Parts: sequence; structure tokens; C-alpha cells
Amino acid sequence: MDYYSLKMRASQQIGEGDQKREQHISGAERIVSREAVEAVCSAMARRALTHSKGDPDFINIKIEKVCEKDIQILKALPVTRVDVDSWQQGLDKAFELIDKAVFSCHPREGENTGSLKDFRKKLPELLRETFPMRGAMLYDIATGERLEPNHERGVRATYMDALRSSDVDSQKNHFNEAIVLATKVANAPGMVAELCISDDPEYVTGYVASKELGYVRIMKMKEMGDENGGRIFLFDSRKAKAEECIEYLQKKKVLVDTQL
Ligand code: WAQ
Ligand code: MG
Repeated sequence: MDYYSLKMRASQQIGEGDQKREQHISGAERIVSREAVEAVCSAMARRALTHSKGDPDFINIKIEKVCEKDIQILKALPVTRVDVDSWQQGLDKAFELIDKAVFSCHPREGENTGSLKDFRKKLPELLRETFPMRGAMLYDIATGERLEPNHERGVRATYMDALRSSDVDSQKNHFNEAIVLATKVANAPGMVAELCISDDPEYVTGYVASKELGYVRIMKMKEMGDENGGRIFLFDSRKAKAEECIEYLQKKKVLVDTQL
């Protein structure tokens, strides 16, 4: 069977003169059968044109054929959910889970010593740094360095979709898309964990994910109406090469089996 990859990104010019820059509005990735290409393409255009972040003046939709033999099938991460009373509590919970994932990579270090302690303090600041980015921050927990080739853009995971998905919704289903992305990311070489908060102002649920933790939905991670969000991919350079990890995130074609 022939598959096609579709990628959409939409942006808007903001600011004047020297301050002029591109503001990311919307992006989407699909891998679908030939019959679904036209419908998915028009749904993507509609999605870009009706996004809550604004009216885009640039929309790019790229369509490429994908060989079935190049596609890796992955089982979706198991999903759990954490209810919280406030977004502050949600963020704390997320940081706690990230600590747990990072700590398991530093077994010889005491809970409150050395680089792990520094990392805890740094995490909220790292998260803020992701807010203007279109992709994710790739952070090396072994060295404390950022590994994205372009810090402003970040690294984007692409070429992924849910297996057997034929829906052509122009309305984004945040959870369905996130479980696909998180499953691909968790399977990348050297990946330790992912932290995600949507940049969509009306979507306050986020998650922490890793192969060990699974996909942990945290029901509130920011204030309603806040359009700051971002992703951090926590990577360990003692486990794999950064180039291998980036290559997997950006190039490997993945379909995620979400049926349990
Ligand atoms: N690769 C890397 N980073 C990305 C990608 C990608 N393909 N797509 C988005 N990002 C980054 C980018 O910086 C965005 O600003 C940020 O993540 C948030 O993206 O279980 O909607 O698409 O209900 O707004 C979580 C669902 C939804 C939780 C997350 O993210 C749940 C969401 P958004
Ligand atoms: Mg968004």
C-alpha cells in the first residue's frame, strides 16, 4: 500500500522594522493512505486558517510519498492521568516526574546533590526558554547543554501518525496527536523523558512521558488563556549520539498503534 506524509506549518509576521519576526501559529503531521491525501490536505488548511493563536499569512503544506517498508510500527505508551487542583500543583507534579526519570539515569548521585540539584533549579527556566520555539528543546542531562542545531526553532519530531487513522478532522484532537508524538519521542535513541505544555491558549492539560513512566497526563499545567507552552526532550548523551537521536526524531517514519 502507498502511504503519504503530509506536513503543515502556518505562521504570521509580527512586529515592525528590526523587531519583525515570524510567529508560529499551527503545525501538523500525518501519514495517510493515498485516498485520504486530498481530504487531509484541505482539513489541514482549514485548521491553519481557524487557529486560536491568530490568522496566518503563511501556510506551507508538504506532501511526500512514503515507502511502506521504511515505516516502523510502535505500540502506544500506556496512559495514566493525574488530577490536580491548580496549575501550580500540576507543574510541581510534572517536575517531580521528570526528576524521577532523570534520577534513574544518575543512580550513583544522591537525591539532593550535584548536577541533579542544579537541574531541578534550572527546569522552570528551561521551560520558559521554549515558549517562543516552534519545535522542542533537546537538553542533554549529562552535560547540561542544549543540542538543537537551531536554538530558536528547536527540534521537531515529524513523520508520524496513528496506525489505521483515517480521520480528516480539521479540529485538533490534542490527546490523540500527543500520544503519537510522545510514543515516537520516547523511542528515540538516548531519550530520557519529555515534558509538554500546549501553546494553545484554551488547552491546559499537559504531560510527562517516557518509556518507563508511560504517558502521564497532568490535567492542569497552566492558566486558561495563557498562550505560553513548549516541549523539552531530555536526552542522555552517555546513552546515544545526539545526531542519531535527531535523525530518528526528524526522519524515521513511525505509525503508532493506539488500540490496546
Ligand atoms: N516536535 C517537537 N516539538 C513540537 C512539535 C513537534 N512535532 N509540535 C509542537 N511542538 C512544540 C512547539 O514548541 C509547541 O509550541 C509546543 O510543542 C506545544 O505544541 O493528554 O497541543 O501542539 O490531553 O500546542 C498535550 C495533550 C497537547 C495532553 C500538547 O501541544 C493530553 C499540544 P502543541
Ligand atoms: Mg499549539
